[in-house]
Amino acid sequence: MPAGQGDGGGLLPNEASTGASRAKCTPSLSACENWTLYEYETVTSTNLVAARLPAWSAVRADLQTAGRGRFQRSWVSDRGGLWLSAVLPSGATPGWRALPLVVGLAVCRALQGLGVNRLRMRWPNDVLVADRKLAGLLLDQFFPGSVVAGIGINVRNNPAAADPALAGRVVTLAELIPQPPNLRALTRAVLTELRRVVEPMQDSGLSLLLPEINRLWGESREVELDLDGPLRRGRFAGVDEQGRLLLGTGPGAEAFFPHEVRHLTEL
Ligand code: BT5
Repeated sequence: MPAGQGDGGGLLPNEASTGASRAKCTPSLSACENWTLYEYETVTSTNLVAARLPAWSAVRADLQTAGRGRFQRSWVSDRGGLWLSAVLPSGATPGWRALPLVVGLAVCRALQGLGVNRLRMRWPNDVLVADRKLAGLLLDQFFPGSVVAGIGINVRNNPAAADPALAGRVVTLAELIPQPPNLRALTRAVLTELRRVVEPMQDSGLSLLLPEINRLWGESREVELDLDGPLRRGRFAGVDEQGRLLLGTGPGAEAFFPHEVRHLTEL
């Protein structure tokens, strides 16, 4: 992930200032599980607001007016969902390229801790229940030394009301568990798990976490990769220690970093 780019986000550093300057109100600031948490009512994108903050800062907003997905796709960020960005240290650690996967693992652990069953990840970092998307992640590197991990979780919101194309393709926590936590408690759970996975990774890379990550993909599937133009089909075979997708193609396997794959379609 070169500076100024993300796992498909690809923002330039000077865009980072616009999110903060467009944040509509003064944030409330608090300590949350060894993180400094900035909470806003409305921002463009929490990732942009978080861009200039130091590691172990986090930004949450009730609404995003320009929520972003990977490759400039948009992310519906209506009231009632968790829109959170966490600033992580990066660069000097053995497994930092695998950060997107590790963030996905932390989100899955937090959701499993709330009693969400049948959770699975779709590479690189969608969190699904059955085939419906519960959460999405977007990692941006605006400056060397840190990565902004954007986390969107549908909680009590209704994304399909904002974008009818999402009907039948999304799910919220409120549909999955009887009493979803409030956004403050969910923020705390996610940030706690995030710190718990990122800190050991700084010393030992991905190896200790890899088996758990590879279990979260669920059953092996035929997939088609859009490599920003060219298409490649094969059997998804998990990820390696560098966080690369392994695609079984006949006798061998090919490996791809998250930023090389524009889209993965399960066949
Ligand atoms: C993602 O991109 O899944 C990354 C989403 C990251 C959102 C967080 S919220 C906090 C932080 N601030 C931001 O601005 N972003 C991050 P991608 O894999 O490209 O998926 C985008 C696609 O998901 C869209 O094209 C829609 O099809 C679908 N989608 C949009 N909004 C959704 C929602 N609320 N729930 C489920 N799917 C959605």
